Amino acid sequence: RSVGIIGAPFCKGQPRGGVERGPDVIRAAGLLHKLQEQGCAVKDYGNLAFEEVVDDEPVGRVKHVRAVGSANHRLSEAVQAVKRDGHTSVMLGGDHSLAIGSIHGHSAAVGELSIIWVDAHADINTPLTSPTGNIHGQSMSYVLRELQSKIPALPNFSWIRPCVSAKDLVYIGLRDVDPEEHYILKLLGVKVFSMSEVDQLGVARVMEETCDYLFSKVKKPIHLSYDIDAIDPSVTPATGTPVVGGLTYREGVYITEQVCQTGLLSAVDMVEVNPLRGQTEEEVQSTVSTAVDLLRGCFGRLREGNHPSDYR
Ligand code: DIR
Ligand code: MN
Ligand code: MN
Ligand code: MN
Repeated sequence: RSVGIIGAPFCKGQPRGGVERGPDVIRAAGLLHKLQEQGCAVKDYGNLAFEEVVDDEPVGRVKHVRAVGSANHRLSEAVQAVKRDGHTSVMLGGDHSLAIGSIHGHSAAVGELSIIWVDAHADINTPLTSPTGNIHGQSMSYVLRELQSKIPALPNFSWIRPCVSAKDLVYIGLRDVDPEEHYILKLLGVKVFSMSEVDQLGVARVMEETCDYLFSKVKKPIHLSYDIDAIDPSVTPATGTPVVGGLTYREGVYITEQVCQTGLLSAVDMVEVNPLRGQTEEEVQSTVSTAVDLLRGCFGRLREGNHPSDYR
């Protein structure tokens, strides 16, 4: 397996500083070396440099529109380059607004995708339904074909082409969904495994049903968008919007092992790690090392152990 890492030190999709340090703290925890140790060829494309946007006044209620639009355009081009070089793309965020450019670039390079969105939140508000104006809570709305008539024109967003169909999207881990988001999910018939379904079915059935659902017809490349706040805050507290009652470390890792096993993983986002949100060094450490372990699971690490002949 070959992995191409893109750092996206960007925080303007939400109001809390510190999440732009995600790429560097995840690298500092030894991500590259650990992936190499498990048999991956790793190329680090470094951190993207995003342009300063002055006079980025809110558009309606939506905050930092121009900065988010411009950063995601740059990220989209970077993900396209990584895919053209033949790697599985790993985007280290940064906040979850970056999924817009990551998914767009991935789809521009490889075509139709399956999206597995692991998060406490659905991030499917439109610019008009958003209660906060934060774009990290709206990312999916910009890339879903079914919502295009609901998306107003926004500055620096004109490059975006909707590229995902609602039937190709599965959510896992939801437990903090706004009323308007819930309406959208029901209206579009999106497949959702909230924490209730994780409790009811267990994570193993959830992953079986996720794969059955996504791969019943054609097998499309998988885009795994992993918000670290999907995991319980007792394990990953250093994040901007922690929500109690999340996935255990084991459930979180199991999801990555099963996605890896499909052989279809083509791009991963690891977002919302914010070292400034940890109360102690231990809290930051636990959050960052969990992010690294989730990425290791994506690229073949098995908890039973590995030896070189099963490195894939
Ligand atoms: C809320 C919170 N639904 C919003 N969203 C997120 O701002 O739209 N928090 N993503 O992480
Ligand atoms: Mn999110
Ligand atoms: Mn979230
Ligand atoms: Mn372009």
